[in-house]
Amino acid sequence: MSKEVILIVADENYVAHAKALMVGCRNEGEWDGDFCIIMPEGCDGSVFVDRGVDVLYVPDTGFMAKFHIFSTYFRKWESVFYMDCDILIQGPIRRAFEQLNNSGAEIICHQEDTPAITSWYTWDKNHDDHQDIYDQLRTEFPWIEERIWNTAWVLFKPAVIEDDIVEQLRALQARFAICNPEGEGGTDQQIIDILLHKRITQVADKLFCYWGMDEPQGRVMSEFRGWDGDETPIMLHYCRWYSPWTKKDATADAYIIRRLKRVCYELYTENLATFDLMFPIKTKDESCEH
Ligand SMILES: [Mn+2]
Repeated sequence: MSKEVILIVADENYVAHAKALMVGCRNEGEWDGDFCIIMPEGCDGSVFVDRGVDVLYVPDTGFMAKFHIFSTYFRKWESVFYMDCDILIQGPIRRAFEQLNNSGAEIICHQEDTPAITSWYTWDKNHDDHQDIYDQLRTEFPWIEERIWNTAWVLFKPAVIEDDIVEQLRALQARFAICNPEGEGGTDQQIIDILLHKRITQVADKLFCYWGMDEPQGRVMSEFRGWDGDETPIMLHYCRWYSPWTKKDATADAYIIRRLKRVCYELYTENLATFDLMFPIKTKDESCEH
């Protein structure tokens, strides 16, 4: 067992994406430490368990399953790196854990360019009718006017996360569900942001970011983002619209991961096809190791 773990959330529709990402972490990310998968109860995680990978089954589905990344279960590791499935790895993952350890931060994420309230309004088509609820949100969580934390990556120390954070996140979603509707653009991100906003630190050195920011025209000095313009991100978020498993036309955005000079979809399919070789099924004795 390593001190650090890479954590992925997947329901059955995302099993293949999680497998491809695990191979990416090993191959492009040079990661030889632990993985753990969160799955909604009722999903079959045997493909991971058979390979000695922990699966934590949780009583929530959809984006609420992601609230469980803050479960006390993860205290068996010193550091946790949650990552979305719709990303590609292009550099050594240890750099992220080094940053967490050297900075002393509790939680590290990448901050978006727009205020949180903009995200809420974008997904809540009826936000004009919900102004009384937004007044409550603004009063209780005034940082909703600040730039939202992107939760495609959450790098953190589980020891500093209180026992009841998952319950607090579930309760907040229950309270504000009308403005953060599941299946209609609601996301874990809005809820995690209002609860933990002030405890999160910006990732340095553009270590992880939206893919467009690592395109040649996006590698620019930006005081606003705190970037020099010569950073080398170790992983890129494609978002579901540009996901690596989407086969794109050669003229489309996010067709190539430029630093690797690889077609995103080809890298994804190659990684997926390598999973069985890279993560062989363990015998009973081996899987009892930890
Ligand atoms: Mn994503």
